[in-house]
Amino acid sequence: MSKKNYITTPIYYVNDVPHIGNAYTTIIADCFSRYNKLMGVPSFFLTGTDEHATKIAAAAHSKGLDPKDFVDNLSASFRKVWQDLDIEYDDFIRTTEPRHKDVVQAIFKQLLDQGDIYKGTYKGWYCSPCETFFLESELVDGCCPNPECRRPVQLVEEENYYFRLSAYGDKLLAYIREHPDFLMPESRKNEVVGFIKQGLKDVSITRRNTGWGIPVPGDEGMVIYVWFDALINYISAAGYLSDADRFTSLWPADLQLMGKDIFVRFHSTFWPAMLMALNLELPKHLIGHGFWTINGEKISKSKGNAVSPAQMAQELSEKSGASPEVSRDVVRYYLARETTFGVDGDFSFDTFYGRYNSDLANDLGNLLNRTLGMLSSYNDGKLPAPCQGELRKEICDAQTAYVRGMEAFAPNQALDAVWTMINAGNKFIQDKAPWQLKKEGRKEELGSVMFSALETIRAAAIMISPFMPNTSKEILKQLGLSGRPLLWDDIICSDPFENAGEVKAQPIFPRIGGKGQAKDTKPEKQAPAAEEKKEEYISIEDFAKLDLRVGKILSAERIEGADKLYKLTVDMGSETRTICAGMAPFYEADYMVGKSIVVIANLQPRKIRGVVSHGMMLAGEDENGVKFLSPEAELAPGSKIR
Ligand code: ME8
Repeated sequence: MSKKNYITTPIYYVNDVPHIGNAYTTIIADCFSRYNKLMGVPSFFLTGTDEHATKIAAAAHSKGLDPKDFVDNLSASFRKVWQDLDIEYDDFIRTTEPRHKDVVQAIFKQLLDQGDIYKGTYKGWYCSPCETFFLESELVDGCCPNPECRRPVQLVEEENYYFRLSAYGDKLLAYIREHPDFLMPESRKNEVVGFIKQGLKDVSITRRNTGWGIPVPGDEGMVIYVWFDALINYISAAGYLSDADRFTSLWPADLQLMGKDIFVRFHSTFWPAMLMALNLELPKHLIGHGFWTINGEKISKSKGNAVSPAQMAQELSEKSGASPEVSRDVVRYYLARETTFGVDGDFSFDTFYGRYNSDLANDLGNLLNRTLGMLSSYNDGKLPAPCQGELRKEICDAQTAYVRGMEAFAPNQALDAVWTMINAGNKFIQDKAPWQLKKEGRKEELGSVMFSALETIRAAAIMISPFMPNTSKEILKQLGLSGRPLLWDDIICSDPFENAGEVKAQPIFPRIGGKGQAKDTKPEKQAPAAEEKKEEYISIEDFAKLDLRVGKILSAERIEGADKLYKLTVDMGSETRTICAGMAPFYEADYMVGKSIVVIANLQPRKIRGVVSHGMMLAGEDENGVKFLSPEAELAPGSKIR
C-alpha cells in the first residue's frame, strides 16, 4: 500500500465542548489535509478524544454521571462540532476504544520487558488540570509552572512504574540537530533543546487505579498515566500492532499539529523518546502553534469568555445575512488568515467582522459580483469564448506563492497570495473599464476582459477550497461549474468553462453595515455592474480606527536603489519614527525638512526596500502633481487629528 500523507491533531480532553482554540488546530489540520487532496496527494487525517484523564472522571462524578456515559456524550459533541465546521477527518480515535487500549497495554508490556519501563517510588507535585508531575524547583509561587495554567498543585507520593526518559536526552538532541525541520517553529525548537539540555528525568507513567483508565497489564491496582496512554493514539489509530498494511501506509506521520502548551514536554520530548524506545520512526514535522486569546484575555472556563465556532458562525450569519454554510467557512478563513501560524492570535468580534467585510464582502465578493454583473449586463449572462486570459501571470504567481506558503506550513501566506490575485482582478476590471468598451463597441476586448475576470474568480474558488469548501462550491456553482472535480493542475487550462451550465449570480457575502449593527441587517442586493457601483460609506467607528497624527519631519534622505522613496525621520511628539514616503519625484529633500505632515500612526509597520516604515504620510494628487497634507497652522508634533 502506498504511503499517505498522515496528519494529526491532539486528541482533546472531553471535559467541555470545543472552543475556538481547539477548533483552530483542527481547522488548520483540515486545511492541510484538503490541500493534499487538491494537489492529488493521498491524505489521512486523524483527530479524536482523550478520555482517561482523572479530571474527566472527577467532572463526571461531580455531575453524578458514570464516566463512560459522560465521555460518550462529550465525544459525540466534539464530532458534531467538527461536522458543523466541515472537518473531513478520516478517523476519529477515542482512547476508551478497545483498539487503542489493547495497543497501549501491549506497548507497556514490551517496554517493561525490555527495561525502558521499571518500578520505583515517586514523590512529586502533581497538577491535575495539566495531568503533569513537577519538581518543587519547577513550581512558580507554589503553583503549576505552565503559563497557561498556574493553578495549585498537590504533593503526591506513590509507588509507580517509570519510563526511562533520562536515557534519551542525547539521542533526542542528536535527532533534532540532524533534522532541522522536525520541530517548528524555530523559537519553540530552541525551547525544546533548552529543556532537554537541563537534563531529563524519568517519568512516572502509572497511577493508583480508582476505576478510570487503562489498567497496567499484570498489575491491575494501577492504571496507565493519561499522557502515556494518549500519545499512543497516533500509532494505535494507524494500525500499530493490529494492521501492518495500514501502519505502513501511514507511519511515520507527516505532520503533527498542536498548541504550544503541549509541545515541549510532551510532543517534542516524551513522545519521540517513546517512539525511539519502540524502534519506530519519528514524525516528519511537529508544529507547536500559538495560542488564541479573546479580547486580550486567556480563554478560560471560569471567566466564561470562551467563544465557540458555532457561536461565531451564527452571529455572523445573523448580522450579515450570509448563509450558515458560508458563515462556517468564514470562521475557518478568519482563523487561518488572521495570524501567522506559530504565533499567538487575539480574537474579537470586531476583527472577525472587519475581516469579513474587507476580505470577503469587499475583495472576493466584489470580484465575483461585478464579474457576474458584467456578464449579465454585457453578454446576456452567457460565458464568453475562451481566449488567452490577461491575468494568467497573476494567477500563476499566486499559485507559486500559495504552494510555497502551504509547503512552509504558513497557511496565511497562501491566503495572502490568493488575495493579491483577487485584488489584481478587481484592479484589472477598474483599469479596463468594460462599460467603456461596451459603449465603444469593442467586442473582442470586452470578451477578453470578461473571460480574464472569470478565469481569476474560478482560480480563486479552487485555491480557497481547502479553507472555505462551501464557498468554493458556491462560487463554482454560480459560474455554472457545479459538480466538477477541483483540480490544482486544471487552474489554467485552454477552456475552463467548457460545457458549463447556466451562470447564476447570487451575492454570497452581504456586507455588514457597521460595527455593532443591529441584527436585522438585510442582505445586499445583486451588485450592479462596475460603472454603476454605488458610493460605499464607512461608519464613524471605522474612521475612529485610524490614528491620524501630526508629525514634524526632522530629516529626509534618499533610499538606495529606490527612485521615488525618501526615508523620513519624523518627530511624533512622544517618539521619533522612520517613515518611507514616495515623495522624491515631487519635492527636494531639503524642502521637506521642518515641515509638519499628517501621519497614519497606527498602520502596521512595513518593510520597504529594507527600511521598516512605521506609519504613512498623507498626500493628495491632481493634474498638477502630488502635494503632501499639512495643518493649516502650527500644531504640536503628536497632535491627534479628528
Ligand atoms: O492537552 N489557542 O487536550 P486539550 C490555540 N488531551 N489552541 C488551543 C487553545 C488556545 N487558546 N486552547 C486549546 C490536551 N488549544 C491533551 C492532548 S494529545 C496526545 C493529548 C488547542 O483538550 C491546542 O491544540 O487541553 C492545544 O494543544 C490543545 O487544544 C489542548 O487540548
